[in-house]
Amino acid sequence: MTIKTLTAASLTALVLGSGGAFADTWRYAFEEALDEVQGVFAQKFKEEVEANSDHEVQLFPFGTLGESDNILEQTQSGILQFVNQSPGFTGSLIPEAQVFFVPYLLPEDDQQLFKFFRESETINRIFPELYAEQGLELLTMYPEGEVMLTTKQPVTGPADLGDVKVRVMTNPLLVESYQAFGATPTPLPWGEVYGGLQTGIIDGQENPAFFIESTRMYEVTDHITRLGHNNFTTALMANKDFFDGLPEEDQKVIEDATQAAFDHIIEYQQGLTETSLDKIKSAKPEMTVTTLTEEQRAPFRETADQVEATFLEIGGPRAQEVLDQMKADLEAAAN
Ligand code: 6CS
Repeated sequence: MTIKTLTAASLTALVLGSGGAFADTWRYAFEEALDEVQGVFAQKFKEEVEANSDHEVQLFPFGTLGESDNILEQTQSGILQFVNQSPGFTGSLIPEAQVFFVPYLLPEDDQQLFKFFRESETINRIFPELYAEQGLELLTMYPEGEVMLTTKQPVTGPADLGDVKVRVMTNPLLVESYQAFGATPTPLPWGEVYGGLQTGIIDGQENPAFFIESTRMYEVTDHITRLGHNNFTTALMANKDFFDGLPEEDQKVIEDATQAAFDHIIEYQQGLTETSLDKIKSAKPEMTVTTLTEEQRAPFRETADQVEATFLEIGGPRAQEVLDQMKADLEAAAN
């Protein structure tokens, strides 16, 4: 075989082997470490893409490319192809995404919650349109676990939050929600939280148990309070021009990999909250974990209407539609 025919043969193989597209490296950034929930999701996505195409997925965990806002911007500009960013940070860009911070809106029951994420019209139809306006292809949204409050002083009701500076993600409705809870919300990017708790710039923060454990939030706070007010939602997106420019078979590889990663992460989270709380208790036995009673939760729950009303004011032009559809989706998931 001559060099000429070899080249032609290998080119043909390359073209046929990759279904008409060249093998590419796709860059994917997320807001957590490789062994945290977003990292486990990302690894499954990478494994599926690489098993079903000639493409490679290069993963960039938290800290390698900047804060959450930076990786989103890098994806919008096409430097990255994929980004996992939570609505906690997307709220100022896509005001409707703040709906995830109306307290006590998402169900506490895991089966209902998972059904909602799988079947929700809001997530599968409305949000993709809203993300598309920002140059983003919304691939999926998924839950990361019950959000818990960690503080330096015990909390059993709004009165205990008087002058407590609670760090929240940079989301205006989340700020509003903690104000309604009686606290002093302090929006900060993630990278400033541990140091902020050490130096006393903030007195508390909220996150799922796995994250409180893996990021050692228990070292700089003493009490965990389960208000039952929310579950942490996050989202995987692609740069829209990149996604739209792909051949159909590559788009399908991405959609299938997203579905496989979604199923995997739901499975992975079975029992994760309790295991994480156990690890925290072993690492720091004096850490308290308090699940508020329904009676103790009542004053927090009562803020929901007020926060919902604020969402309708600041949640963008489609706020009402999003809230109505979300409630219909949640009702469907409950049956
Ligand atoms: O609180 C935060 O900012 C972070 N929490 C989680 C669970 N994931 C990433 C995010 O940056």
